[in-house]
This record gives sequence, structure tokens and C-alpha cells, in this order.
Amino acid sequence: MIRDQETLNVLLDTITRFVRERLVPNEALVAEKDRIPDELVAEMKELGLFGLSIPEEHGGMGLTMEEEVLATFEIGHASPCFRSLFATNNGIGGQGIVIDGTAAQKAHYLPRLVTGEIIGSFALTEPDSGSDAASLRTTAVREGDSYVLNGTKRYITNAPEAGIFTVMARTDPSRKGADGISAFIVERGTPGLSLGAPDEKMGHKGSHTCDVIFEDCRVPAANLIGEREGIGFKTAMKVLDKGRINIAAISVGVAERMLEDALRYACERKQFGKPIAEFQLVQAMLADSKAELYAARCMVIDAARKRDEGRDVGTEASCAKMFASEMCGRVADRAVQIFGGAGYLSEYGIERFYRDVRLFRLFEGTTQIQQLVIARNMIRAHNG
Ligand code: COS
Repeated sequence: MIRDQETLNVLLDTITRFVRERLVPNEALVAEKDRIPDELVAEMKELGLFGLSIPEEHGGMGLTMEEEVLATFEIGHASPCFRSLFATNNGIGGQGIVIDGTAAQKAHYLPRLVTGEIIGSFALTEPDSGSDAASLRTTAVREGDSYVLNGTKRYITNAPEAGIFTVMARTDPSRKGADGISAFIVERGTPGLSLGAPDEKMGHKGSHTCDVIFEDCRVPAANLIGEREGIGFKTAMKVLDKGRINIAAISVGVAERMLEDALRYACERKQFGKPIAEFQLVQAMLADSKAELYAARCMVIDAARKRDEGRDVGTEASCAKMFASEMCGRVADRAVQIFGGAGYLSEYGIERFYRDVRLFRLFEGTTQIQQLVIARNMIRAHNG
């Protein structure tokens, strides 16, 4: 749903200009230093990028899902590490509070996420619990007005920068599955919370992940999301439904960027006396990429519109995430192929995208988990 096309156009133009003038020229530097310069972070804050999808009553822009994916398409025209910094506030690191938080939790944390004063991070995955998220072992034992957390979370995006973590932990050890899980807001600096060394990753330099470790970490009971035990797994799944539409959207944005770069190169690079874009085998790669991109873009917008209508979009979110992230991988591969030998050299930038987008098929649920969700929903609907 688009609330006001003119206002949205102004926002999209502003983002497009920022992406092209400020982010793209700094991509190589960020990859080299593994750090986004402070002045760029300050500009992101000023533009309101940390609060795109946080409700207006808490200071955010309150974008609808459709508006948000249109913004994400534009943001995807720069290295995806930039988006990673503010995406957790709008997505998995903030939405648990937006969707299921109490009024007091929203009032306390959301305004600080909006400004970027704090970074929100989402701590679900563990060393022995990845795709099987409901098997998580981190425990939260009630003691008076607190819960005492013990366990380790793994691959946690933005953990080194985070001010708060949404942590899924088991409050009822007698229940081994999803309904024994609760979600907590844990503040950085809480005694008993520590961080592992930053992970060495294949790509996404400038965006950081690490382990988050809880050792007798005492969290106020008031920080139990929704102040209800046993709903934490569902909170996490609802957060991921939205997150998956956004990963689909960033896959589209980055694929558009890679295809633009590949097209430009194909029109400039000459072999056998003419631009390689004039050869039909190169044209096939351009055309297949364009058509698949178009399909993914349409899927993402449709899933976003359905979510805005308040419909259950578990299936659509998984379809869009699966198709768009796989499409993005194919476009990356073809883009490197069109660049030829230059595609393998870091100075041309396309190999960095090739490595960066590999993550899209893994995080917020692997392609195989999306297949499982889609098929299960189909069978459930069939059986009534
Ligand atoms: N919205 C709301 N509730 C949901 C839901 C959703 N999208 N998906 C599941 N639930 C509910 C179910 O309805 C069920 O509740 P009831 O028992 O009351 O019916 C409960 O949650 C458990 O669901 P389910 O039985 O489907 O859980 P499973 O353990 O079988 O696993 C999968 C579900 C595999 C889909 C889940 O573990 C998953 O998404 N794994 C991937 C995790 C992931 O994406 N990790 C990335 C980390 S973040 S970067």
C-alpha cells in the first residue's frame, strides 16, 4: 500500500541520490577497511534510514511494507553491507518489539532505534540450532523480578555494534519445542553478556557478526517481550515473515545493480571488432537476467501488498525470498561471466557482489527452509 505517492517519490529520490553519490563511491574503501566511515553513518541517521519501518508514533517513518520494499530496491544499488547496518533496526532487531512488545517496551526502545542511537540485533541461531530454530537451548530461568539467561547465540548480525538484542530463550525446559520459548530484550552492558571475536566472513565486509554469550545474565522480567512466556518462537517467525520479504527486496536491488554494471561493461568492451553486447550469447545472459529480475520484483511487490492488507504471508514471503535470492545468485554469476577475466579481479567490484549475495540464500532461512515452509503450508491448506 502506498499512502501518498508524492511523499514517497521524494523519499525514493533522496535515497537514490544518497546511494549513488555517497554510498557507491565508498564501496571499495568500506570493503578494504571492513568499516563504514562515521560520517556516512551520521548521514544515514540524518536521512532517517534507521527508522524506515518503525511506526510514526515512535518517531519512525512508518513505511508500509510496499513502500519499504521500494526503498529497499534503491538501497540495493549499493554494496549490501551499508543496508546491514540499519536493516536490523527496521527488521529483525526491531520488529519483535514493534509486533509483540508492550506499550512500555515500545515507548522505551523504539525511539532510540529510530535515531540510530542504538542498533538492534536478533539472537535466534545457536551453535547447535540453526534451521531447526525451535530446538534452541539457551535458557531463561525466572528468579524474582528477573530472568537468568545462559547459552550462546551464533552468527549474530550487528552484534558487535548492538545496543539491544532480541534474544529467544527457553523459559520452560519441560517443553522441548516452540512453545517453551520466550523472547527478551537484553541491553548491551548487562553483566553476564559478552561477545565473541568478530567472524571472518566470505563477504559483507563492513558488516559484522559474532557470537553472543550469556553466563548468568540477569534480565529484568519487564524485558520479556509482550510480558508473556511461551510466545517467543511465534514472535521470531512473524519477524522473519517480514524479514524474508525484505531479503527478497534487497536481492532484487542488488541484482539490478549488478545487471546495470554488466550491461555497461558489455556495451563498452569490444571483442572481434564490436561490443560484446552485440553477441547473442551475451544477450542471452542479459535477457535471462532481466526477465528473472522482473519476475522477482513483481513477486516482492505482491507479497508486500498482501502483508499490508493484513493477510498471512508466510507462503508468499518464503516464495519471494527463495526465488529472489536464487535469482540474485544467478545474476551475480552471469555478471561475472560477462565481465570475463575482469570479473575475477577485485578492482572491478563485481566479484565482491558475487561473494556478498551468496549470503542471501542462507540467512533469514536457507532456500531449503523456504521450500519446507511453502510445501508445508500447501499441504496444510489441502488437508484443511
Ligand atoms: N507466524 C506465526 N506463527 C508461526 C509461524 C509464522 N510465520 N510459523 C510457525 N508459527 C507457529 C506455528 O503455528 C506453531 O504454533 P502452534 O503450535 O500454536 O500451532 C509454532 O509456531 C511452531 O511452528 P512449527 O511447528 O511450524 O515449527 P517447526 O519447529 O516445525 O519449524 C521452521 C518451523 C523450520 C519453519 C522454523 O524453525 C524456521 O523458520 N527455521 C529457520 C530459522 C531461520 O530462518 N533462521 C535464520 C536466523 S535469523 S538470520
